[in-house]
Amino acid sequence: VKDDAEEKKFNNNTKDLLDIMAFYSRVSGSVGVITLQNPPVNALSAAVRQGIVDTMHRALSEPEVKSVVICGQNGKFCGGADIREFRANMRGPPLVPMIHLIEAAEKPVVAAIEGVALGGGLELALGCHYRIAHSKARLGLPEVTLGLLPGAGGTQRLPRLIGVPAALELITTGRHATAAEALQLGIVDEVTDHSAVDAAVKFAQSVAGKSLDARRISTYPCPRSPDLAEIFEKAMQEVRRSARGAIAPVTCVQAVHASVTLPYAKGMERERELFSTLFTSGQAHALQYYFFAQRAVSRWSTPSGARWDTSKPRPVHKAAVIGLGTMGRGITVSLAQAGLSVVAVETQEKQLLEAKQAVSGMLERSAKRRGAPLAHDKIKYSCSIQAVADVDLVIEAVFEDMALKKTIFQQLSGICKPGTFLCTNTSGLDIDELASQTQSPELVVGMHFFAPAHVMKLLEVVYGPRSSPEALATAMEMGKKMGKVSVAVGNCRGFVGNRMLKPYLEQAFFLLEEGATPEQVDQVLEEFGFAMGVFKVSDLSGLDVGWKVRKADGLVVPGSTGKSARIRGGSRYSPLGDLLCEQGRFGQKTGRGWYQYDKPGGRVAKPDPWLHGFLEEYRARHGLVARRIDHQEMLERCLYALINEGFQILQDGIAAGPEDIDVIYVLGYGWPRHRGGPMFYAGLVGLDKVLERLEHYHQVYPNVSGLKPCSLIRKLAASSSPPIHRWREFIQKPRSQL
Ligand code: 3H9
Repeated sequence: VKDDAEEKKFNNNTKDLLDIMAFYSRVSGSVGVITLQNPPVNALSAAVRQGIVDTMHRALSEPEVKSVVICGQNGKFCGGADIREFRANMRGPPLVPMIHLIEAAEKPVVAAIEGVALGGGLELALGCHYRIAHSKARLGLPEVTLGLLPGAGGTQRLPRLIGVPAALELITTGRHATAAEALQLGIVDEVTDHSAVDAAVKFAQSVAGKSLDARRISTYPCPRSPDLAEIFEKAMQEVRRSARGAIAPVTCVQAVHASVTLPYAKGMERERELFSTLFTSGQAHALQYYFFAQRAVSRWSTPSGARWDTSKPRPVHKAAVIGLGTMGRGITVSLAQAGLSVVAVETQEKQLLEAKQAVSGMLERSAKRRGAPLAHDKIKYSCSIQAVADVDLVIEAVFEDMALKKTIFQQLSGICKPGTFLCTNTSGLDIDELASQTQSPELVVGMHFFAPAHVMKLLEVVYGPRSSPEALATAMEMGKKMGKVSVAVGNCRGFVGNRMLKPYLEQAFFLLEEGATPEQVDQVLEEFGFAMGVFKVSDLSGLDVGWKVRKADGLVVPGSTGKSARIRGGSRYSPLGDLLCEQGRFGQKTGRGWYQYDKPGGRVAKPDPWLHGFLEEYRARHGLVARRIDHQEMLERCLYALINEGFQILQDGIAAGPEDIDVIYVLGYGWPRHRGGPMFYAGLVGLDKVLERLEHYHQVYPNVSGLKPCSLIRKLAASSSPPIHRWREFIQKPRSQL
């Protein structure tokens, strides 16, 4: 490796002058090596682009240099365009001409792909004449997940290289391909288990001086087949079906279409036009906000001042799961797949055996589908709770029953070795009440998993007033190890997700009382982008779940009539859900709920004439006159009630920032990702507009507390609605009890 004084001078000079972030060196005398240097993922910032342009010119001008290798520092080729620059003024040389410069070079340029080649990173590699990848590298064009399309030639070069169907699939899903798949598709020329840079240098020497005529992808004709029209039609149908209103997937198909119908230069123009439309769209803004929000939640903080960077997690090698129902099984699978030794406990022999078989099946299926480790040998099954004596962390996952959970926590406190963290999987019970059953309440935290627990990405980690920062940090770290996005939330009824669901559900019930049908409400929510409307979700998760909670809260008063039937504690209440449960209509599991199904356990929801009749009768009994409710009102009342609760949660210090709420709603509650999350959406609509609508609805329905605008939204709107990243400044820090 040659790194002579002149090169050092060049690198130092340019670095001083322009803060250039591409390092140039000459290897084996004749190979110019350009190393992108922009940690952590070598994103193509203005300085990196400038660096590439300068070093390319240098490599091309040096007569000793016969070929060029482009690689990335620290084993990462390139994570694409620098997303942080998108909302700022774009400076520096644009990507497209930079890639053209590389492709047009008369010396062979080889991309050495280690780690990742994503988005603009892969587009840069496609501009090179050859690509060598490390076997662990991942390649893809994930722009669609940021509300964009590959805008540096990706939509024009990839189909020319690998054909339309494969390119369409990669571009519209944004998925990452493995190096082996990339080799099979023809994206890369060679895969190595050793250093891709060394392999690329060797390769570059071997192709020095050879003709590059057949190596410039932009000059390839796009492979054609007689069924191309059909392929595009099908792709369009598929993206329209699955996009739930997202515009980027549809636009990606249009851009790839241009690669077939237009010559390369015209295709690039079309790509640029389509890219520009997406670039300024609200959806792209929302998706890019969400990208950073998902990463920001790991930098948690609590009102007491505990923080991610000052609280150290304790290592956990062995964990236990108590209760092997649906949730316990999923948690066991997740822990074992994360490489932990797991003790799985179920008190009855028969249930234990059933659970063991189910867990084995789940492990096998996820190994087959997602390449997850089989991990059978990581799990020990036991009928005795004593088996958890030596574990580092326990996750209790029995029924949502406080008395039962309390008994278990008392037992655990006596059995476990000192220092064992005791976690409860609950969707809303008081963590502190459980902690008070133990000798070390500081070791107790909540872990609210979402079903199916081995698949769903979200984990609410709930700290009680006495949970130690170490316990919280350990639970957050555990979630990460299990492949979850963990969000730290405070202890209150329903935590963040379920607490916000309450006023949303309440509005949906009230809309039925006032004249809507479940189908109409669901349609409005699904058109907005939710995976499923509120009533379909309710049928899926079981109406009896909420009924049980309402009964425990003393809200269910069977047979009550007159005005009191629809009032609880001075507030409007709808007993509709209770009445359905009294009829044994628990949703999908009983074949009847807000919809009808062909059989118990059936999945296809059909409108139910019985339910429509029941609603009419109910309205008549309570003197309610059905009216036609427009879409806007349905949407506003459901969403704004939910958003209002979100502001209340911020005000109460239960979530540290709007990003936490948004990540919870997108990952756990089907909120459409291209709308950023409920809090981002409120900002996009305009806080003053949301406030004005809440005020209006609260005036119409004064006895619905969920519609009374909370003081934080008032404060923000009165302060000219600052951008979402500044909201934290307006949240009064609640006094901590930690
Ligand atoms: C594009 O290329 C457009 C072009 O087609 C056309 C333009 C004209 N920029 O995820 P991690 C940050 S669009 C800026 O935790 P991992 C990230 O925020 C781009 N920053 O690590 C985080 O920061 P922090 C297409 C970026 O190892 C840190 O790096 N490319 C970028 O789990 C570590 O990230 C993509 O969509 C970026 N491009 O995963 C790829 N990428 O520590 C997006 C990351 O402050 N990136 N950061 O929170 C990824 O998918 C993952 O980050 C990656 C690494 C797989 C690379």
